[in-house]
Amino acid sequence: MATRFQEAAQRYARLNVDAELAMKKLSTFPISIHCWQGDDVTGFENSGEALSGGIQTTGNYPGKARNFQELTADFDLALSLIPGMKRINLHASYSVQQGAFHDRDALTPEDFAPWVEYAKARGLGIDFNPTFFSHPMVKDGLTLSSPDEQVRAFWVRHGIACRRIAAHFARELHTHCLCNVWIPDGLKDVPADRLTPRLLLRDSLDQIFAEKLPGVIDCVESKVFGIGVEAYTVGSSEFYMGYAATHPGVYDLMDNGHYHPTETISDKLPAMLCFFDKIPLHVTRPMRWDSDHVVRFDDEIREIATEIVRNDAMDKVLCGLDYFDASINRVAAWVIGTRNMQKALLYALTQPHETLKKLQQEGDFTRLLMLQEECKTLPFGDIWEAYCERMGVPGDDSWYRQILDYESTVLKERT
Ligand code: RNT
Ligand code: ZN
Repeated sequence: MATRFQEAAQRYARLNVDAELAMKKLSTFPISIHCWQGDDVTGFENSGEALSGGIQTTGNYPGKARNFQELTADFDLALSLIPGMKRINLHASYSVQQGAFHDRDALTPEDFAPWVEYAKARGLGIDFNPTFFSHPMVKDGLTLSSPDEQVRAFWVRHGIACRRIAAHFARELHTHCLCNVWIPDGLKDVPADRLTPRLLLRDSLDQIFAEKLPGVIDCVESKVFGIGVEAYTVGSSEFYMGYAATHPGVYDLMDNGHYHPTETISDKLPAMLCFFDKIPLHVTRPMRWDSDHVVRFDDEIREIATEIVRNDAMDKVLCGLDYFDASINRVAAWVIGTRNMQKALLYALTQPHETLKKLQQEGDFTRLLMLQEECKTLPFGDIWEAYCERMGVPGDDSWYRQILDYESTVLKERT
């Protein structure tokens, strides 16, 4: 008797879609999982600084990780429930320091030695983010665009130190390290000068990126506004797109929570593919603002995945996640969001793109509409379940039992 997977695969084959090939392609596409969902973007510095920079976590679900041991134990459980290839995405505020304290501008690779060990033992690559927020040297909400030369120099040093750490990760782990610069700089109310801060930022970036570092892929992440910086963001989309376009080797990272609420990034990806050989992503779920809800298997995620897949861009897009929900079990949040991104990619990989593209070219828009809609109810779930099982993780909701066990034995002990 044919299995559900075999029947589903036959159904897809009638549309010239090879389900086996789709699964194979997905299994080698890495998703970079962000460490900061595990502890509400707190980090390990114990500086007493609140989360700043216009981003916010809300909720107080028990069991948040308080240190490297707890965060990595939680991460291990999440990794064991997520199929396919994974990387980890760290922030500089997650240094694990042993000796005399190194401030952000003096961080060294040794401050991340336990992370390298952790990644090596699990065959994971590391991506990296300088942390330009939650720190007393953020003055008037400004870092790399600050008119205070001491402040700006401090953050330039931080950027330089982080790129060297990224190069160290790349060397040690034999894979690239995406190093992403996001700064919170902006103003709450209408500016008197929108140009000067951007010229300062351009100069700061030039200083940070001056050193050639093999293995490091540099990128800059734009934004439209944040909490408390509603009127003006120095690192806007046009600013960074222009910067990346004129600085080979520096890429423009697209976070799908960083645009106007009705604006989507799926349409921006093929526009950028005309000009850039790499596009880094932060996949998130904005709810009315950049709320960073856990990624769902929704229309826009599928559309983003579709643009990656049908434009043959799986080796050009560097896919990372960026959300932080403190109101639910944080390990489950990792698993749900990452599996949903993978689901979206598999969904995109099992659509008959060649046929659909041809219908567009021929101008047969009625048939195109018909087929696009019919494809939505193909037996996709059977392919997804089979994929998960082959990758050694549960294909159905049974993975959640492990979260419940962990919650009652480990997380509940944390206060
Ligand atoms: C903020 C940016 C940024 C952060 C992380 C923590 O709006 O999206 O990527 O979320 O660096
Ligand atoms: Zn982001």
